[in-house]
Amino acid sequence: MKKAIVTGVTGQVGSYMVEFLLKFTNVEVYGAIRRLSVPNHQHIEHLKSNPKFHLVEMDLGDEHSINACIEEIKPDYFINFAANSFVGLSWKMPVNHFQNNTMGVLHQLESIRKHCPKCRYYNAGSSEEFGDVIYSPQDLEHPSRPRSPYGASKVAARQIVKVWRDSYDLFAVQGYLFNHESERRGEEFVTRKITKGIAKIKQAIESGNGFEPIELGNLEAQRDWSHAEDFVRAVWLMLKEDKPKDYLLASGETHSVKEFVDLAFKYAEIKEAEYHWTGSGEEEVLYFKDKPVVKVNPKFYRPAEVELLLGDPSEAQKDLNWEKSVSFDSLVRRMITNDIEQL
Ligand code: G4F
Repeated sequence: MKKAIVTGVTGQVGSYMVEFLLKFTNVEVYGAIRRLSVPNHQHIEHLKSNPKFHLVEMDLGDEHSINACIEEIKPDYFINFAANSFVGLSWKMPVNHFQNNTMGVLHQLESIRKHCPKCRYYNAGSSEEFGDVIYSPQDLEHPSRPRSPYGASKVAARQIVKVWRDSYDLFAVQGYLFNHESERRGEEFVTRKITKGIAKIKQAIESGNGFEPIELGNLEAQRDWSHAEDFVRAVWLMLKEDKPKDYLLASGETHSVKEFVDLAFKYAEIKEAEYHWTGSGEEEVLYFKDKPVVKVNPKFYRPAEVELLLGDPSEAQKDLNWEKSVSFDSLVRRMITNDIEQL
């Protein structure tokens, strides 16, 4: 049986990747996890009894642990979803982002080159690499203009993937992943922060209790949001291509943070709902009757913002025969419904 190492399996997209591989392929999956004092296995708990799934320990910041896993398992596929993925934090911990997101990739590729050069390697790239975009929709030709240490770390990783592919004839690719969300999204990202916050507000309103408004940063930022589960099939298809080639995965639609808020309130179906926005910029507030439910707090602004992302997925659609299955509308509905149910 072929073997795949998948990193980042305790996170959102890594856990969907493992589910996909166990369900649709005959590959033995080694989920690489980083030891934490409090284990965060909630997204993979249901997979642990599967005989084709094993957990191994690997830390992107520890070259020895990367090399030891690859040398022992000698995987046929290596899918790297582990990363420091929160853009907002990357200004506060820039070195850490380069160590994990860039040097971690270099160590993985070096180890693969030495121990299993036929292994097919995928690294998760990002639309943050496009940064302050110069045209829309962004495609594979769009230049790299990152705006954050996170974006720069992914651009640097992309160059490493290319150099190792060209120099050592490795099958190594880095897809461009636009924003991908789900019911498993971390609560520091704007979509989940909104849906979780609205679920709590709904509960408070309907039980007659008080509540604090949700505080957000840039409401005008526009993102190309998809459901994370939609991307994992495309990642697998990239690894099954005849030749290594990078692809861009996106929904092909862009929406503002404010639109996301409006839609999430709509699907929250709060009784006697009656909303109105007032003010603009830092003064912008969304009211439910006379109570603020969303307000702007500049502390969530970024030192340099990516204002607009919109991807052109046509090459992935054509070559990989891939299509998204979850619309923006359903994505928002699923996330808010899940958060209401969880409460
Ligand atoms: O949800 P976000 O933090 O995601 P961001 O920065 O777009 O990055 C995500 O997508 C990338 C792909 O494009 C990935 F590579 C990356 O790993 C991650 O998954 O922020 C989205 C937008 C930003 O413009 C941000 O400024 O929402 C804006 N925003 C407004 N208020 C906020 C908030 N973001 C966060 N996290 N929290 C806020 O309160």
